Parts: sequence; structure tokens; C-alpha cells
Amino acid sequence: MLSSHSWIDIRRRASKGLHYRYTGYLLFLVLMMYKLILLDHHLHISNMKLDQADYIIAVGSLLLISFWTFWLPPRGRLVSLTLLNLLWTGILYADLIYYRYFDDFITVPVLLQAGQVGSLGDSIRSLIHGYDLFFFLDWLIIVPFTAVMVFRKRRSITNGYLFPGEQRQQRHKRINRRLVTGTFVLILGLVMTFVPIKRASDTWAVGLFEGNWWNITLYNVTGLIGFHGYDIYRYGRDHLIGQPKLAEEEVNQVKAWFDAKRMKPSGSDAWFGKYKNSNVITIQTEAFMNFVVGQSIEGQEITPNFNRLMKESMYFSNFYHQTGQGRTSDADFVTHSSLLPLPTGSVFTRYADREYDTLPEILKEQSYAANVFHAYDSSFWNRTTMYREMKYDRFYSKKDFDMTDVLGWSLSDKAFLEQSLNEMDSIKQPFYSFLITLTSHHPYYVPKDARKLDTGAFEGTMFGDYLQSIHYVDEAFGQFVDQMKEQGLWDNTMLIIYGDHDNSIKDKADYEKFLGRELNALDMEQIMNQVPLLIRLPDGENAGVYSDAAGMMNVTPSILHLLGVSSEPYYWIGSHLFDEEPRLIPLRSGAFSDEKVFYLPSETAGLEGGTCYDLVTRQPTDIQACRDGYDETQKQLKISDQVITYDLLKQFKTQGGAETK
Ligand code: GP9
Ligand code: MN
Repeated sequence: MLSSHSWIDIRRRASKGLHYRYTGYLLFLVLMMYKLILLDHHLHISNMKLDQADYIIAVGSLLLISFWTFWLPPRGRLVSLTLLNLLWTGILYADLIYYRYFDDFITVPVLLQAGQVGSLGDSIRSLIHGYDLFFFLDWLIIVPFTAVMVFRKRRSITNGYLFPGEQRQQRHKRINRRLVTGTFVLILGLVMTFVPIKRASDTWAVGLFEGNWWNITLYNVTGLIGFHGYDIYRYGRDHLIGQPKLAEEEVNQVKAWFDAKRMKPSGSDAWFGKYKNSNVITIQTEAFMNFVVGQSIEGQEITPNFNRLMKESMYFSNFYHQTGQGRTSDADFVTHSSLLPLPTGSVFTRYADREYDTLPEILKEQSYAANVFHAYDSSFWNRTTMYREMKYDRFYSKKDFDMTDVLGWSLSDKAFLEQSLNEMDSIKQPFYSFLITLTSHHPYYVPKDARKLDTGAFEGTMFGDYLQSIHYVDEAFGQFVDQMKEQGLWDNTMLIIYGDHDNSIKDKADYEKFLGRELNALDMEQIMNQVPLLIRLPDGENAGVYSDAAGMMNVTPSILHLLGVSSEPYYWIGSHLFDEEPRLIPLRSGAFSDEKVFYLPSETAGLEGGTCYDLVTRQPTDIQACRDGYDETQKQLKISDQVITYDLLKQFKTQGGAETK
């Protein structure tokens, strides 16, 4: 038992400690380091381990966000440090939630879509875990402590025994000391942050800040605070400080790449124009992944209607979604513009005002009607603006539908598809109709009365719910086909169905259990990046499984090829799917696939950092087998980014036509 004397001693020491000039600051550093490490631990990024440089950068960046607190008097410093703790804990945690769903960090463009966060409702709730409380425990002590310190009576700091002149001198001394300490901490922060980052970007992470890197790699080098600093700088550079112009030489290189691609004549094969003037209906299906196609559970097919439709359709079994942070909007963008998504944010929200050669716009020139249907808020993903730019006649959004049957986020897919088709009855033909479904959106909850599938061992899991909701959407496909037939659209309409992106369920064990086999890294990568593509031609011809690599960027050129529209005037990265030419499909992460290999990048930069898989043996092979594909992928990603950010198509078109310089 402590005597009252020792208690007094401890309290005296504690109070002395707390008043010690640097204690609060050191506590801030320790707590924030703990949270940064905790975050890294929760991210579970494979192949990424914190090393010495990461710790140095983390401390350095903490110094950079807080050095200025030394310039304040003690109370101001305490309040500022507490506010910094609250702010950065909030940012860290928001990043963690976002990462759990999107595999990425929040960026400025994502924040500008903040209106969407509320709509994520249930999804967000399912991403919050009980043990996340560890991020906030310190607040229980820090916040009340700061409040007490701020509101308690101000202790006189006058030194009664000093003359006024000496008091002034003391004050100046204190201020000078604060200035010097703060400046020293700033310099230390700069050195600790930028020296290791520079070293990395000069060695293993060459080209880190040139734009084609995904955010996780940036984080791997800069840490979370550095990542946000760079992201803000990048956004300011691109949008606030006036758009820098791309050097003429680079513009010419981009133009030359497109011109060389255009040299190949289009229009000489039997496919070209075979379905001229047909209607086209495209259904972009929420989170519809390829691995469920043809599969059964407890003796029931997951997608019986889709499987039946495959028998009279072209089914592309190695089709990649190619999306980035813009998810559904990226799927829409890549599919309709044949360009690639951006490394950060969504093209829809960041660059809706740029010039693109989009499918609806081109079809409008061919006297088609073009309409888009999606039973959700029209502002989501900046669709209203983007669809206006894409020249759709009309965007049928939530307010245009009767909310007869609500399921998940909005109107059920069955009601949505039915009402959209009803609407098409009064649209002049030929038409292009683009439909975006929504029921099978994360977290995939389907109410009891709509559950038709026995998901067996997956009952009650998110994976089971996912299968359930895909089964529901498949039923909606079946009804849609019947209704098309009733409305007399079956024989004069091309029907295209594809999935928009993965389902954000990343646990390999679920897929192994469902597919009944062990999966390697290549299997998982393909599972997460492949969605089905089905093209049902108006006469049901050319049905079969097409296994060559294909991607969303091939869709617009393919549709237009079948409708007899030459690709020549257009600036597309992709080409149509009906020739024997080998195809390379770049993914936003820097991965790619062609007929022979699949390249999987890692957080370590450069070709050698990744793994090259042989698609026959499905095992890693000599990295050099991926060299050409790697270079071409980097080139295509860069060209697409430049076209989007510098509005190059506008430049090319005002310069006049497609002549090469
Ligand atoms: C909402 C829908 C969902 O309109 O497109 O978008 P997502 O969250 O899948 O990107
Ligand atoms: Mn989606």
C-alpha cells in the first residue's frame, strides 16, 4: 500500500511531467504512430511489410503535420495537438473503411463525390468492426484532459520577483525558443520524410510520381500521411493551378500511336455491318462476376437463364472489367469510350467535360435513338452531366420509375428491367438502350421471400448472400428475355450483358470452398478481374465460347463493327473482337493479360517486381515473357491518362482529321 506521502510524490512527478514542454508532443507522436501501425496491420496488404524507412517516413510526416504547434503557447499547443489527433484518427479510419470495400484509399476526387457516402448506408455498417475501437480509445482520456486544461483557471505565469523589463525578456526568450524548436522540427520532418522517399523513387520505385501507379504502391512508399499530401498536391496541380500543357512532342507521340492503330483497315470481313440498323440493348449488371457462370450449388444452377442464353450467344470467357476507383462509372466509361480509367477517382466525376468518342454519340450520328436507364439518384457518379456530354437523348433515373418493388438500394431489378422495356415500346427504332442494374450491390442482402437458392454451407454469409442476389438478377434476365420476345424485339435487337466489376469479397477460402479446388494467386486475380460478356446477335448466330482475352475497351468497337460503322475516325484504345489479331488487355493496376500470359504487378515497381504467369501451366514463368506486354500496358495506360487529362481528342479534332504528322 502506498503511503499518502508517496501518492503526493507520484502526483507531483506526474504533474511535473505533464507540464514538461515536450511531454504532450511526444505523447501525440506515440499515439499517432500506434494508429498508423494499427492501420497498416488492418489493411492486410500482402507482400508489404513495414521496414525501417517506413517508420522514419511515418515519424517525419507526423512532424510535418504538427511542427507548427511548437509556435503556439502551451495551451494552444495542447488544443492543436488534440485536434490533430481527432482529425487524423478520423482520416485514418475513413481510409480503413474505404479500403475494406474498395481496396483503395480516399482521394480528393472521391471526397468530391461525398454525396454518395450516405447512400452506402448498409454497406458502411457491414465494414465497421468492433475491434476498430482501438483507434479511438485514447480519446477517452485525451479529450476530457484537454477540456479540463483549457477551462481550468489560468495559472499566473508572471514571475512576481522579476522586474517588468526582465519579464519582457523572459517572454521573448520563450517565444524565440518556440520559434526555433518549431523550425527545427519542421526541418527534421522534411528530411525524415523526403530523403527516404527520394531514395525509393530513385531506385526501386522509379516513376512513382508520374501517374500510372496505383495508390497502394504510393502508400507503400510514402505512408498514409504522405499519400494524402501527394494526392492533395496532385489535385491542386491538375485543377487549381491551371492545367499544364503537354509538350508538343508527347502530343505527337500519342497521335502517332492512334494513327498507327487506324492504319489497319476495318470493314473487310463478314462481320462488318452484318447487323446494320439493329437495335442494341446493353445491360451492365452490378457485381456480376464470371466465376458463377455455369456453376451450381446444392444441385441448383446459380444463373440458369444466363446459361440458357449462352447457347444462342457469343460468350467471352476471359473478359476483364478493367475498372479502377470509379467502379460502376469506370465500367460505363471504358465500355462506352474504349479508353481506360484513371489511376485515381472516376473519369465521370473528374473529367466529364472532356472530348471522347463514345458509343451513344456515334450512334446518334447514325440516326439512332440513345437512352440510358438506371433507377437511382441521377447525380450519383455525376451521371446527369456525363450522360449529357455523351449525347444520350434521355437519362431515365429513379424519378422516372414507379417504385413498385423496392429491393436493396432501390427499385428491384425485375421491376427496373420490366419498366425500362415498357418505355422502349415508345422509342423510335433503331435504338441504343443502356441499362444499369443495381439489386446485386454490396452487401447483397436479399429478403427472405425473394431467396430462391439454397446456398448450403454459405447460408448466412456475405458470400451466400452474393450468390443469392446473383440468382435473383438471373431470374430478372429470364423475364427480360420473355418480355423482349413479347414486344417483338428479339429478332431485331442485339442483346449485350456484362458485369461491371468484382463483388469486393476477397476471402480466398470462400472461392475455394465454392469451386471445390485450391486456388493460386493467378486464379484469384482472374476471378476478381473477370466478369462475363455475352453478345446475343439478333439471329442467334455465332454462338459459342470465345476464350481469347477481351476487355471492356473492346465493346464499343465491336458493337459498331457489327452495325457497319468504321472505326477509322475514332480514337479508341481497344479494337473489335471479331478478328484473329492477338489482343492485350491492360488493367488499371498495371496487370495485363494476352493469349499466353498474365502479368501480376506487386507493390514493388517495375517489371521485375511483378510475376509473369504462363496461362498454359498456370505457374510463374520467366519474367521476360511479360516484357513486351508490360511495356505496351504502361504505354496504353499513359496514353489514355494523357487523352483524358489534357483533353487531347479535342486538340486532335480541331487540328483536323487523322493525318499523321
Ligand atoms: C449506383 C451504382 C453503384 O448508382 O452505380 O455504384 P458502385 O458503388 O457499384 O460503384
Ligand atoms: Mn457497381
